[in-house]
Amino acid sequence: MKRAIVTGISGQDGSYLAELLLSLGYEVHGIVRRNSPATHRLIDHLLAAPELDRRRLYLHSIDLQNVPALTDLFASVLPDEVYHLAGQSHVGLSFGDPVATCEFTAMGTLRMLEVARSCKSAPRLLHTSSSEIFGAPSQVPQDEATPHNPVSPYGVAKSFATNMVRIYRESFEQFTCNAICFNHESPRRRRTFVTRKITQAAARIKLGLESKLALGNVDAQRDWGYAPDYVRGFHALLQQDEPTDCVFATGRLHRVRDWLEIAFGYLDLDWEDYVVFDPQFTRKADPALLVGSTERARVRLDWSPSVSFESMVVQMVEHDLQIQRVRRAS
Ligand code: G4F
Repeated sequence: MKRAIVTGISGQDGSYLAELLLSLGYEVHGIVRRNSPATHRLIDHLLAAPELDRRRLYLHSIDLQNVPALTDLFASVLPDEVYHLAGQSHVGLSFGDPVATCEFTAMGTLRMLEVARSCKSAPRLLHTSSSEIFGAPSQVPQDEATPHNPVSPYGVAKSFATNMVRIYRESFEQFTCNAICFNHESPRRRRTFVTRKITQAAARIKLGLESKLALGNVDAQRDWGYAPDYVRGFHALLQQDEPTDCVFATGRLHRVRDWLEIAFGYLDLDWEDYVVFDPQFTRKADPALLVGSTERARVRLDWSPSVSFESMVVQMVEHDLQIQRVRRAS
């Protein structure tokens, strides 16, 4: 039985990854924050799952700054694979607290690399990097060789972490990989991201629970994919014979207004009747033309996205409609 350690297991990607690894027969050890709530909504269903799965899923409350505790965990679990997904994931918030962002995202990754390197038998390690490392990119689309040019503290922190992962691979001969992820969404996305904010608001407006949606730049463009597809790619990347970095994306750009048109349109609403501009949701700098080339993922991993943009938006709207109906009824 393979053993995996997953940081950020209670988030969108972590919960899908835990499901995948358990379905493949792994023993999964999730690291959760000491101060985070006792319940972890997105993995509650796994913790309550039949006996076999429950005995293969363990949660450990460890602060990612606590190197001795991490070292002890690695020594007792002896993981085959480590998926480092945790980090401060809000680009907008990173402008408000660059120090915390770098501490958690940049230094947090470096500590994980060191802990893994100190193991007698070093595990394979995957770090979820981000398209934000490209910021104002010198080429479109971006691939694994595109120079980094971040425009946010978050992007700088991710660029540092991404380069460290490469250095541990090239100089310390560790099996370390970057999954360079473009935006990826699902019904498990947090509501602080524009996609879920839109699908939830559309559902609430349809049910008469809300009347307005305040947004920043609706012309912002991103390459938006479906989170479970990307998580499938994370696992495939660590199964390769040789470690490498890999872009996960769809290769297609959409605007925030496309989300509005599909989400509101699906509910027979005209988004322009409800959406108002609020400058607090704009960024000091926002990348343009971030769109990924997935040639390496296709060729080496036989990976491709399985869900279209339109069906992902509709799936999220339907999910939010269902949740809001239940809330309204209770
Ligand atoms: O949904 P977002 O906040 O995602 P963002 O900033 O692209 O970051 C996400 O994707 C990155 C790449 O994978 C990850 F590294 C990162 O951790 C995170 O998962 O914003 C998307 C776009 C931006 O251009 C933003 O300016 O939507 C624009 N936007 C417009 N109005 C808004 C809003 N974003 C948010 N969060 N809220 C708004 O009201």
